[in-house]
Amino acid sequence: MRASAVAQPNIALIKYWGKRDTGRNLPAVGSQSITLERLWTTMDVEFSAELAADTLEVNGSESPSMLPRLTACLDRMAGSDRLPARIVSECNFPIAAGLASSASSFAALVVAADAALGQGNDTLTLARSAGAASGSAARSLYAGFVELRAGEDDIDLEQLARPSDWPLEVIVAVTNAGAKAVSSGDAMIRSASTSPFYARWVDEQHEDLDAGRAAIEARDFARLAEVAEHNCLKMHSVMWTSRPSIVYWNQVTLACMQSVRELRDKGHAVFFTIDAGPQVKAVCLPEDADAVASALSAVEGVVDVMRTGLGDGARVVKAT
Ligand code: 2P0
Repeated sequence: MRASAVAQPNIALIKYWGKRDTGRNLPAVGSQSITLERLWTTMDVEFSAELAADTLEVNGSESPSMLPRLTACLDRMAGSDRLPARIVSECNFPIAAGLASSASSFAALVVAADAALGQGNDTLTLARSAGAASGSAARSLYAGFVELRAGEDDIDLEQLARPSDWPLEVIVAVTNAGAKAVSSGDAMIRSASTSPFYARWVDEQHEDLDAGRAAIEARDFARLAEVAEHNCLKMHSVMWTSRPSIVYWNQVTLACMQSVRELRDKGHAVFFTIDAGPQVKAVCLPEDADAVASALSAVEGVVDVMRTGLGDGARVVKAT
């Protein structure tokens, strides 16, 4: 009744923003992502009759605020009459700061719970369980380049390419490691009901997904760069035009974007993407990674720079 799993966060190149069904947490649009290698979250889950209720410890501290979403996820997998669970998590990067900690957390949680319960679910079933808790988490069940399709009744997922097929690198420039003021889920709901650009965003997403898929299949970096930056800025335009507006960037975010564009003007293969937070993720070819990392480290106000390749999907590390 106990197992541990590890999962890595993923970064969307074609973004998920908006929900078709908030009750079931179904996304309004499909998305494409890359799973990262060096950032990780572990989840150890033990179901025990000796506990009165679920407990959660994150990086050595009790963390009651996150617990209700984890409890709901375990209830969906095992029923609300299940045994209580002791959940112990470790994460090697900032939490709730736009670095996809919820993606790696829920991906690791469903894999650990599945193993602890002996359910033996397949990867798609586990991805759907993770996605019901946090839309982006479904993608972290898979390695490398991943597409999530937003169906009427449920999501579908497919690996588009393995990490070794196209070993891109990602340089993450952390501009503020604090937790975000508005959660992604609340922000998406606000965007859907108030941004005049939201309907157009949803209508056009299939064009960006087609372009992203074609670029990944052809390993065409320039084409991927163009559509990924466009899709990122379109998503942030929807956020900015929500009421009240949602602006996750700070001035260092803008300075990092400028730095990436200057690198590209000098001939480096690199593009930026930004999620629900102020951090800038620069995606590049391996031969450009040193130049990108040193340019972003030199941007005034950058507090940390992390560098990673592409990595595996969520997996069990220990079952007892
Ligand atoms: C993404 N984000 O595709 C987009 C881009 C943030 C910006 O998915 O409400 O934590 O839990 O389903 O997955 C972050 O939102 O949202 C996210 P919920 P989630 O990566």
